[in-house]
Amino acid sequence: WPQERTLVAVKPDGVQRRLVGTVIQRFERRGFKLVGMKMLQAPESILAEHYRDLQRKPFYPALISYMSSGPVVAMVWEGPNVVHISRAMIGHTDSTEAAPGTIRGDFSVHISSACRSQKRVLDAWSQSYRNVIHASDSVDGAQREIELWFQSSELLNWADGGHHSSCY
Ligand code: YYY
Ligand code: MG
Repeated sequence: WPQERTLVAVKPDGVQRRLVGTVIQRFERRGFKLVGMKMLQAPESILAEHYRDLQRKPFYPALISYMSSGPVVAMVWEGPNVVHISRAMIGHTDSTEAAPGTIRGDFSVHISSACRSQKRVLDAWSQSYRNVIHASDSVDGAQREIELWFQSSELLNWADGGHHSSCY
């Protein structure tokens, strides 16, 4: 496998619910290598670029509001097929569809679409899914997102030193 990296971010609801450690544990347990990590209040400039393909969606303002509602923990994980496997680990975008065993499927059951269909008055924040975590959805997307969220100097190459069985 060529070296592959992906961007994972614990979203504000995940941070507020103390799920950062759980998320890190799952990626470490799978054997992936953490090569960058930081906590930040995401500026709108980053969020707008990060979600540029969704700008015309009705939930976009709520999505930006949600992602701005508290700090996120952004991480870069490295390993064989890490982009594809990370998507499988986080699960379906809509938590009510996410399979048990996935991060979204184990830790969230937010029902924004049901609330919308009931035409209930909701604050803007609750009109986008609160689904705990982000992971890049393609190798090209991952590269774009890593460059958006991290300086190259913030990404560290380190050797396993024989403490990990993988040899990728
Ligand atoms: O990559 P992923 O997060 O699984 O989904 P995207 O289709 O890229 O959407 C990004 C983000 O937007 C999603 O995590 C929640 C929000 N969203 C939403 O609130 N309602 C939708 N119908 C679709 C996406
Ligand atoms: Mg996406």
